Amino acid sequence: MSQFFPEVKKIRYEGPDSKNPLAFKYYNPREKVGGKTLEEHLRFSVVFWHTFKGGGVDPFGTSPVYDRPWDRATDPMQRAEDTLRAAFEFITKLGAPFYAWHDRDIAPEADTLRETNKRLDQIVALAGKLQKDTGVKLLWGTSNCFSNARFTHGAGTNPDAHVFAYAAAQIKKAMECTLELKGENYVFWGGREGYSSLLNTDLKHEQEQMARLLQLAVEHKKAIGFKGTLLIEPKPKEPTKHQYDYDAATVLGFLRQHGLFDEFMLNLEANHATLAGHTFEHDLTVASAAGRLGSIDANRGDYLLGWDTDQFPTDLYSTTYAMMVILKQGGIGKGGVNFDAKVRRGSIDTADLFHAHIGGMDAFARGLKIAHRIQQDGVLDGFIKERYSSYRSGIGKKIMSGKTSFAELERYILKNGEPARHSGREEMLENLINTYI
Ligand code: XUL
Ligand code: CO
Repeated sequence: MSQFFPEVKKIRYEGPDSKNPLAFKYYNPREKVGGKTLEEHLRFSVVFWHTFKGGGVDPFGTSPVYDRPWDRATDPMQRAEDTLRAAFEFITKLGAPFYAWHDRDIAPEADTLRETNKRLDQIVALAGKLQKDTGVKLLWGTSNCFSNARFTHGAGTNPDAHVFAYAAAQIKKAMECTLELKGENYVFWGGREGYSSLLNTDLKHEQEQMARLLQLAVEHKKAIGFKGTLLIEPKPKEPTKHQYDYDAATVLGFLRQHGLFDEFMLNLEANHATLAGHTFEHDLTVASAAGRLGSIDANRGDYLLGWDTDQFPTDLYSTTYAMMVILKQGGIGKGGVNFDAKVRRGSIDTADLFHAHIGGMDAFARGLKIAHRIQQDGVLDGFIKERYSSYRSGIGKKIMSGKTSFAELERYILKNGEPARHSGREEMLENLINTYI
């Protein structure tokens, strides 16, 4: 099967002392942490679009700079098959249990929807066979309703109902392909579901359109018997100036407003959170507090660049904080750690794809182990518990149980006077985290 990456053998765990760059130093899939193996905790997933379809393009260089051996055939369907085979070879050698795709990543679009769907069927059949042969599973499928020119003014939020219908037809098929491949989730990322100018936009109407699209997806999910989770992936901007799925809090409010709260979970991406002006752990915490954190897209941005750079995650603070939120809610469930990340434009070798994923997997394995130790020792949890202890008795208990009034609280202050002041101990806690890292 070694066709596209003949120079790379199966990536193995060799431990922290290994000097082999093509080996895991921290990700030992079978090692147990808190009763579960690392593989079960982290549920790593490789994305089809950046890893196998990415060309190293950026806003100032839109032609591909990589020369991939699976992308050379002249026939587009041959290229699609080669790419799929390369993907399964890569994922198997890496030892990631999952992958994820957009419909248009795996099969190229044809002139009509009917013809495009036929191509998808052909590729899905091959993907099913390769999944069976290798044991690699589909974490999620999704529909690319943002690249084609027809979606220039949005998909579900397009001012033209004809385009809405096209998006719906495309999503219908992508959901069916996801079901066929036993995908565990289905993702909605609102690529162009936003606006560029309010001068030509009926914002309220567009948001209602979006809710209709999601409602139709819920109905279709039930109609075809798809048991996976529907996930929404927030992003504040890019490609549109303002996207309606801005961040976790915005999406949660949107779902509540439109009666969709119980039907969707959130797939949160690190660099989308930072583009929204949040830390990754902020958005994770917001979703988790609402019981809606379903999966993560693992990557990072660059402090010095303003766009969605989708770099591989290597920052141990970020992976630790992320895993602290995930462990606290008892795991990522049917979701996973999906590397929605791409190698840099200058990283032109296929070996770079391995280095990038190995680094990301090791960074998350370390984050998991560190977060687990922090949780086991209970120091942080203990500190936070103590910080809110005044709400567990006396006037605090009355506040939280709805058994007081402004009048009573006024009497309380008139009688008890100024509150004592307490330090938040931020520096001490930061130092504490460093002792674990
Ligand atoms: C874009 C992005 C997408 C989604 C799936 O920023 O993250 O790749 O993950 O459409
Ligand atoms: Co993403």
